[in-house]
Amino acid sequence: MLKDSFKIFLIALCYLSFFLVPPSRAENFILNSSFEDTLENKNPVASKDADGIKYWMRWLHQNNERSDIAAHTGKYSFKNWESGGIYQNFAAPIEKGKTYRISCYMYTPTSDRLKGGSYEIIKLEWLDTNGVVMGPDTVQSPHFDSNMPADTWHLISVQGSAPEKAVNGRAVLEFIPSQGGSGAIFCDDVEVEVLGGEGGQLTVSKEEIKKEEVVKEEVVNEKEDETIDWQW
Ligand SMILES: [Ca+2]
Repeated sequence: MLKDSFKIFLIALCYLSFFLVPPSRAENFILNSSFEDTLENKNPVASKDADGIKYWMRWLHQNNERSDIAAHTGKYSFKNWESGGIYQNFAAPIEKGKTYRISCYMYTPTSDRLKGGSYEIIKLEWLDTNGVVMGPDTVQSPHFDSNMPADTWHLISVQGSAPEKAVNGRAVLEFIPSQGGSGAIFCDDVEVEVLGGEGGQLTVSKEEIKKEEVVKEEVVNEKEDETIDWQW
């Protein structure tokens, strides 16, 4: 009897440990993802970028900047309030047909709230061997617009498959203005993850785990082709 109880205890322990093991973090292919680092030798004259945000390229500098007014993590974020944006190429490994996801936290404060039809998007672009953007393969995230509640960081993301001949991906944060629009958007913690295939991840909520416990036997066959990394 005691032996049986011990067995049950061990099984329960194994079962619990399965759910308690911390999930492994997927590798982020974006450098300086939190906008905390600047170039050691800023050269505003040559680069025309007084902010010198390390590993990133800005365009229309007069409409955006590295800012310490708001941050999701650390002290700084990327602030934009008019046309322009920032981008970083990522090298990968880029494999045709694999899915890549870019995510970023976005925020607008009550004190400088986004108004009108302006919005921010993340674009996933692909570059060929000549460094040229393969336009038709670009995918865009949903808009971060004035309907988003203020003073809260919202996670926005976009994902797409690498097309044939792509050698680099590019994560782009772009502010799209509208006439009469106003306010600022802050972006922080940009991440690029590889989904699917080896080392891929599927995010599964606790509710889904409960569901799976109930229909465990039915799910077994469907799960043969999936790689699931529990995460919450
Ligand atoms: Ca930051």
